[in-house]
Amino acid sequence: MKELKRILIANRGEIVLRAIRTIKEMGKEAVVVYSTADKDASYVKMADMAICIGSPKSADSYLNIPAIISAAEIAGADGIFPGYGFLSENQSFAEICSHHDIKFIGPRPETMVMMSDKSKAKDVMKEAGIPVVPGSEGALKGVTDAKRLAKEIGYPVIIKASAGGGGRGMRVVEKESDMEKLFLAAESEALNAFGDGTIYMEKYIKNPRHVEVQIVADSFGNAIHVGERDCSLQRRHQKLVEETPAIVLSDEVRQKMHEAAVQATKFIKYEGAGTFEFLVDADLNFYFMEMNTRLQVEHTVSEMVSGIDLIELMIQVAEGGKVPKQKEVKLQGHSIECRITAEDPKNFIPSPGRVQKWILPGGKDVRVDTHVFQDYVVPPHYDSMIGKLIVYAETREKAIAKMKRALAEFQVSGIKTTIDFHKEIMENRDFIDNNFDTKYLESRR
Ligand code: MV4
Repeated sequence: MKELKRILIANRGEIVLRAIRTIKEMGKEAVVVYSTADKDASYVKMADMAICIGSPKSADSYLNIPAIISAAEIAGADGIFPGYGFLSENQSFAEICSHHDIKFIGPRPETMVMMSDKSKAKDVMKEAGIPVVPGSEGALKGVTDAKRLAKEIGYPVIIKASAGGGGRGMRVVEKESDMEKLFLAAESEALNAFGDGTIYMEKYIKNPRHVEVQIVADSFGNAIHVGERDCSLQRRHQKLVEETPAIVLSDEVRQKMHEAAVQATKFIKYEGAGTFEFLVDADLNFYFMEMNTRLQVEHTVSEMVSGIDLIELMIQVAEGGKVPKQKEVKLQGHSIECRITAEDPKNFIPSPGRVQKWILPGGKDVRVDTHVFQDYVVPPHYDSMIGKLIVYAETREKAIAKMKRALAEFQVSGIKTTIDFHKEIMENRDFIDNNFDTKYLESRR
């Protein structure tokens, strides 16, 4: 296929800077697009070309497909890197890119469609021989169907929106007398949020761990995994801390999970980078939950233990290149990421505004991915993540020690951040002992 020379980054924030770095290192040109709220972002000056695509509201700018395609045409971009969020999993955007002869750096639109329907995705994975959480075959037909199936599976069950993900339109149902109310609530929430009220059911796994496997595949049918990540530490379905390896797994289960992810990748003839999300129960049984067809925020920890630049590999694969052999992927050491958000560390209420002091940690194996600088104004219109602090060390214990040291160096004033929250976590006995699950923070706050 063909080499990409000029890549437009259809996103905002830290991932733009992250992508520019790789694009420049590859000897290519980087084009950024920005809303008027982001006109002072550092990467606007750093990029080879920058085009304003609209007003602060995402619908007018970062989700505005005609504006982004026009920008790509004007800039003469031959590829688009979508990042995460916004249009990264929008199948029609990917299709429109190809109609304009612009390479969408991501999977084929058909794969995105297939995986965006969570209940369909489960059916496909079952077919691929991957363990899935026991539950409904496809969608539920209504309350009566839900009650019948729940009796069969056994309470508690969880009902989820097929179009969902990330927890919206999701309800745990403890007993039959709660089903009608909760089913209707999930249905209307899903209809509201996604314009699709389709609901499916699963057996409810108590105190699960969330472990996901990073995969990358090329257009020749080759697929590799780049290890797994434990993302169990979440609050209201927002990940806070991610790490690799997931020390909850035994080597045997870990290998099985990696193999399952690669097998599934090949089964659906996936192209590009993606993630298989698994739930892991107390007995270390793992079940496929969802596939993310984009690069994820926490890809950085996988880069730290593998030495692979995942955006570089995504671009190479999009150009028609091949993924390395699995045995060439060496996973070594331990990496932890803390997501830094402009939020009050006590209640997670957003805290946009001008950053006064901004002193970053440094030193060996400390990485900060951020677009923020002193005097930068965090706009109120978008996600509150302002950066990621990532460390690497030989062992988990050393990585925690390094993270504590790095967090202590990280000094911010003018806005509230979650740095203090992360300091607490790194001192927390249950975190240190790896004795927590996905419900942990919900039960604590
Ligand atoms: C579950 C579950 C227990 N059993 N499914 C939350 C996000 C969404 N993607 C799926 N989620 C869950 N699905 C079954 N069958 C528990 C959760 C869950 C969760 C999962 C991963 C990480 C954090 C979580 C927090 C609450 C609930």
